[in-house]
Amino acid sequence: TGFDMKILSFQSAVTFGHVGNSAALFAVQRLGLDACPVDTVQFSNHPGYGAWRGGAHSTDGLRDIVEGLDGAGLLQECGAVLSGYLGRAETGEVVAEAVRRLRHYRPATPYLCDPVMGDEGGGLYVAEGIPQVFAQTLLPLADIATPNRFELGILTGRSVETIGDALAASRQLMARGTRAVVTTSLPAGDGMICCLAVDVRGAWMVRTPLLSFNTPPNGGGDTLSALLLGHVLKGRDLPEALSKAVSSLFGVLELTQSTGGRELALVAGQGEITQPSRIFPPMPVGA
Ligand code: PXL
Repeated sequence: TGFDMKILSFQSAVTFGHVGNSAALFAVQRLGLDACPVDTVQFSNHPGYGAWRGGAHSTDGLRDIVEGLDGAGLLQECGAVLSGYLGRAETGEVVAEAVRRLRHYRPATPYLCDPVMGDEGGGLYVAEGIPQVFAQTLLPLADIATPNRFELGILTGRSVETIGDALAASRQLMARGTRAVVTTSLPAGDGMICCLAVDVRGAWMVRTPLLSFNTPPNGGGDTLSALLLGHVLKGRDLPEALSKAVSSLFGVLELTQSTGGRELALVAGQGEITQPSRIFPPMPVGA
């Protein structure tokens, strides 16, 4: 695979279904990479079901796990960091400490930060302090950020409707240290939706048909960011990695739609992770 270290992955875990680490772990493993999950919360199921139990893990407990890995000499086997749903704002500090420790061992350690906070449909669904910890602490450390357009709007204080808005807002995040920004869920007209990737080299978009669901599955963003990091670690450049990740997620979503479940059809659709049925290519976006 070209990358033989593990991905340290700070995300939620659910007993039932596929969001957070309960989606990302399988997705990267199916690509042939391994991950070390640090679960930020343990919920019975994602809160979209209306009823759920469980809660956030304590920050001290999470810090202890990272220290445990380091003390056993295992933290150094992690060559990349992925973070998503934090559960509480102080957990952001634990993620930042882990990134700094790994960069002490290996300065170029890649970090993908998915600033999970909400979406256009459901609004903001995270605790107070979380937007600040993403904006001030985590995103400045990130090689890649993967906000949806709602999250990019919150982070930059502007409304993000068009590709042009997303380009400008991405550059605003990059001015604060983030190396590359991938924005998801941008409306692209004609029943299409697109993702926009921006780095110092340029900007590219990947467009797919917009699928409609009675109850849209959660975890699509978590799956996309995990696959994107996986492809980058396997040596693809940003536009190629995005094309592959989007194509795989589209295949899984299309199967989810045809089987009518409300959880991502990640296991039944695992073939889409390695061999997407349809490839959506990256297209350069002018200045
Ligand atoms: O998909 C993001 C996500 C991750 N983890 C948990 C969630 C959500 C979104 O609803 O509830 C626990």
